[in-house]
Amino acid sequence: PASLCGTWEILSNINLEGYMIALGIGLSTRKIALKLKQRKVIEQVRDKYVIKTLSTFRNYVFSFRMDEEFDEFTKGLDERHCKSVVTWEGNRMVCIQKGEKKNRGWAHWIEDDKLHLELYCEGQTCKQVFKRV
Ligand code: RET
Repeated sequence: PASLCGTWEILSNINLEGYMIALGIGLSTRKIALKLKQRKVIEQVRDKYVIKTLSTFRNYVFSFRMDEEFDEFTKGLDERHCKSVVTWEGNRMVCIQKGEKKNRGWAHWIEDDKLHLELYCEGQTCKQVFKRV
């Protein structure tokens, strides 16, 4: 599959609000988050990935190895601990985030040279599309 690595700039962001409410993120943070121009930086060294979600307000950075469960702390987001695991499902990089929130995870894939990201939690799905910078 096409590499997800590189620097990406957000083009569209559908239902971030519903996703943030599902995570229990407070109103003031939600208001700021909705206005942000997010960037995504995805780096890979051998089997180790780093994914950075960058904005002028706050960054969220995490790293993992494919197929290996890791402890994720969603610092600056909903501040929860998850047991997370990332795998390839065909051309999709998918993550399951086990923790207090049910049915939580995300999937990344490339389509038409764009990076697609679906974030979901407890029945709410946020859909984001990024273009290469
Ligand atoms: C920002 C700003 C502070 C408030 C919120 C944010 C949302 C971050 C999200 C990050 C998801 C990252 C994932 C990457 C996977 O590749 C922009 C940090 C709520 C939703 C899952």
